[in-house]
Amino acid sequence: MTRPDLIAVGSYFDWDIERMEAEYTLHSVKTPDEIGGLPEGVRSAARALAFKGHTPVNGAHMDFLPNLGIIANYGVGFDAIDIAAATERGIKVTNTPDVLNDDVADLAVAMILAQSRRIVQGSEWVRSGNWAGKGDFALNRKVSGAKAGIVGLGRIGREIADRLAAFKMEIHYHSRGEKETPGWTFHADPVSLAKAVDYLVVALVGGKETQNYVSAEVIRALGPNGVVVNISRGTTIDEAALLDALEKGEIAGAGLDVFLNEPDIDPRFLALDNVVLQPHQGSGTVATRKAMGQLQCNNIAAFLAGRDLLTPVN
Ligand code: 8YV
Repeated sequence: MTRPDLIAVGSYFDWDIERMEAEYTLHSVKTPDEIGGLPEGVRSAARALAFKGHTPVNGAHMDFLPNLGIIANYGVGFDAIDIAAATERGIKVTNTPDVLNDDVADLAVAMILAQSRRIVQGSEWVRSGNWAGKGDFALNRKVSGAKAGIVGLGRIGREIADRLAAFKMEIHYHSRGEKETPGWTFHADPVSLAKAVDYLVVALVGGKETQNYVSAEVIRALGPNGVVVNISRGTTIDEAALLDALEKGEIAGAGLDVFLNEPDIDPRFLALDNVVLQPHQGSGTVATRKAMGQLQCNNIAAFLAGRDLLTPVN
């Protein structure tokens, strides 16, 4: 029996390639723009596409694949894929939720701790010989017992809030509606949330609806003791306003795993000492990336076998 064709867009790990090659005739390209360059026979035979990355996938890319039925995204966030264009063409889109919640939440907490306890600078103090040469490291900021505000109390936001509650923090949140969260305080608007807290953790979905959701006004409301943490998408924060506020000391600092124009981020970030910068690695552990690849493949297998999709988004 001939194996189904699968188009894989993006850079995959060897274990993903092996898994895909075991089941499918694999056609790999690095970016969506290369789809049109695949042989016509491959493009018309392919019913499934595995997508990994953040480069936009639009209707024109989909039109190169007349029999495409599924785009299986590697990642929980599917803002790179034009969902309306997929739906119009009868193409199902899936993502990889839940398997990465713990890792992303862990990194949010790590950035709060690293920013406030100056972990990176402390390490440098030891390595540079300053500890022995100059003496004790400067005192820094207590985390436990502070007030945390989560913007977007979805699956990842809740994991972050649960972890911060274990740090004896008072938990506040803003989301589309109030949730069943005894002991946590709901804020109907993000400015009110920012005013009430020390740490503002952004856990929104990406995409047009949340662009600049954390606006200049929200950032200002956080005030000079406030720290912004973002593990969602660079687009969810007004990045220019954030940089201005950080440079002027209008807020205390930030912990950022996501940016506009990754990986060529705004160089103004690099000059700031009050910011912890991470290379979009929230889900970047071996265990979680393997689970994401597996879920992506399970969705493809379900589609091709005519079964219900595990994690559909449209
Ligand atoms: C990426 C992510 O998918 O899940 C998401 O939404 O942003 C990440 O886990 C990962 O960087 C691979 O592109």
